[in-house]
This record gives sequence, structure tokens and C-alpha cells, in this order.
Amino acid sequence: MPTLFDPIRFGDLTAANRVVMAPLTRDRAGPGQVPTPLMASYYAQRASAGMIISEATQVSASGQGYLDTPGIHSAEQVEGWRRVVEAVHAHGGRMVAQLWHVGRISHVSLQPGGVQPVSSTARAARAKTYTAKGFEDVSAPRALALEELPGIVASYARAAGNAIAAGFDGVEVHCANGYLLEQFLRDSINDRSDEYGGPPENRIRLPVEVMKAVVAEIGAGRTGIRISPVTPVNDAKQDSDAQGLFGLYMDRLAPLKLAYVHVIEGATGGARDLVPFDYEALRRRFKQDHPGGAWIVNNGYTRSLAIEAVASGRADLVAFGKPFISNPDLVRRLQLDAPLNAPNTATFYGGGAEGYTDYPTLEAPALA
Ligand code: 8OZ
Repeated sequence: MPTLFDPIRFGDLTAANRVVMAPLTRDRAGPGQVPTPLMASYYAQRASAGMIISEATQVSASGQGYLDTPGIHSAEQVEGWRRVVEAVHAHGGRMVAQLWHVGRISHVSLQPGGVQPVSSTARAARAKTYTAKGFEDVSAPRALALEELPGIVASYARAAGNAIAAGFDGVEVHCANGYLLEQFLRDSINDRSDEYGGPPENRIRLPVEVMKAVVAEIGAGRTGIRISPVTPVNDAKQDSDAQGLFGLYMDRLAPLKLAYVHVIEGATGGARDLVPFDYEALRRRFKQDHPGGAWIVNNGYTRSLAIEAVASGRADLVAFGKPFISNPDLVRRLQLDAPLNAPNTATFYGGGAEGYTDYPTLEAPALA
């Protein structure tokens, strides 16, 4: 079996090691939701990751749900991302763009023209978002009409094309954490009576259409997906049969031969054992006819858990979130079993260089 520090090839992607930087929302985009030079420095500092997954990036203006998150739908945003990816590549790294539509986890003040956010449902989430006024309750959404769904699918495909134009090595579709695509998947949220609601086959329809459209646009070899079958975040109550739903979803995704599936085990940023769930069953279904696709695991992995996950074959790569915020040289620290810097939660969202590009490395302990 390979180790956490061995290179890997999956689809058209390659990684120098199996330590992945998880997507991390940092709310530091500039005016027009354009990635900044500071963001390029931040990502370039972390280029020793086997692969960097960008922070969640909205595919359209109406896909935005928080202040100062970057987009990938305007020419200026694509140009900003080009400079970020160039910096990462110049430091020997690899980077994919995480494509995001928040659905109902938004606020009218963040929507073009101040209109209602859209979702599978007209029922509001009991969740907060971050706006110009600080933390606010999310706004009540409007249920998307059937005729609008092709436009949603097209926005993901366009964003994927933009990501490749910006120089990204691939994309990851954000199908997790209670955002738009999960608002379609779960029967705890989706209350539609058309062919996009009701039985599991209908609820997976929009996410599968999105994945097919992205694959048609840029190829399966550089397309991944992130799922979170049981996470409760953003008022995503448990599906009545998460195991069955995600098993079926995996069966429909498997023939696409995606580069990878990235799974959040348990509650995002919280308990790994929140609800019993057989992730191994999903992995087998994804890998069955496509052993070259990679299985990426995430959520609360320690060094020893990550080493064990790869050594046992339970995972091909392991994504680390918070440890990458505070340790730009995380791969080296894991290799040496060196101590990790603790992250400062006060500087996670918004602001500038503090708590962003000033964390020390082993080589430059006084950098901060
Ligand atoms: C934290 C704050 C805002 C957004 C996710 C994109 O949970 C996010 C997110 C996380 O996937």
C-alpha cells in the first residue's frame, strides 16, 4: 500500500503527495468578488499540498451567500484566479476550483437586485449568514421553477470552463454542507412535486445533470465532487435514508468516471461519528468499475488517522482544513511529526494578512 506522502495520479490529475488542502471559506475577495494578490500569496504558501482545493467559489452572482466570497463568472474574476493559479503552479503546486451555489443559504442584500435567493423549496433555512451588517438570518428563498433548472446546470458548466481558462488543473463541484445541490438531494429539504422532488431518483436528478454538464465541458478526468451525506450544517436535517440516497447517487455518478469523490465524514468541522454511516459502501460503488478514480476523505483527520487511512486503502488522499489555515508547510510538518501551529478562529473570515498569510513555517519561524 502507498503512504500519505507518496505521489498519486487520478483521472488527469497528479499530486506529489496525498495531503490535500480542503476548501476553506476566508471571505477576503476584493470588489466585484475578484480574487486578490493576497489570496495568491496565501495559496502559493500552501503549494506543497498534493492538491489545493480552492475556497468555495460562486458560479453565478445569485449563487453568492456570504460577504466577500470569490466568484468565477466574470472576466475580472477569471483574471484574478489566473494570477492565483499561476502563483501556485510557480511554487510547484496543483489546484482545482470548488464550484458553489449556496441556494437558500443567502441574504437578499447579497443577491443581484436584492431579490430572494433560490432553492429547491420556498421554506427558509434556520441558519445564519455573514453580510455587510455581520451575522444575519438567511432570507426566505423562492423555489426554482422547472424552466429555470437548465440555467442552473449551465451556470456550473460555464464556471467549469472559466476555471480551466483561468489555468486550474480541474474543478470540484460543491454538493455538500446544505447548499443548493444538497437542497435538492435531501428529502428533509426538497419538497417539490415535479420530477426533481419526491423519490431519491428525482432528488439526485439536478446534481447528476450538473455533473454530466461539467464533465461534458471539461472532461471527467479533471472533475471531482464533494459530498457530506450526514452533515447537519446549514439546517440540513438528516435524509430519511441517507445510505440509500447516497448509494443510488454513487451508482449514477460511477459511470461518469470522475477523477475523484471527496467525502466529509460526519458533521462538517464536528463529530465524525454523528450518525452511523457506511462510507466504505459508497467507496466500493464508486471504485467498482473505475479503480483509477480517487477517494478523498475529510473531517477531523489527525496525522495518525490520515496515515492509517491511506495505508489501509480506505482512502487515496486525505483533506485537511483548519490545520492548513495555520500551517502553510503542513505536509513537511506531518512528514517530520513536527508540532502544528494552532489556528486563530477570530481571523478565519474577512480581514487581511493577519491570520491569513502570517503563520510561521518551520524554516521561517519568525515570519509572523
Ligand atoms: C464556512 C463559512 C462559510 C461557508 C462550506 C463554503 O461549509 C462553506 C462555508 C464554510 O462548505
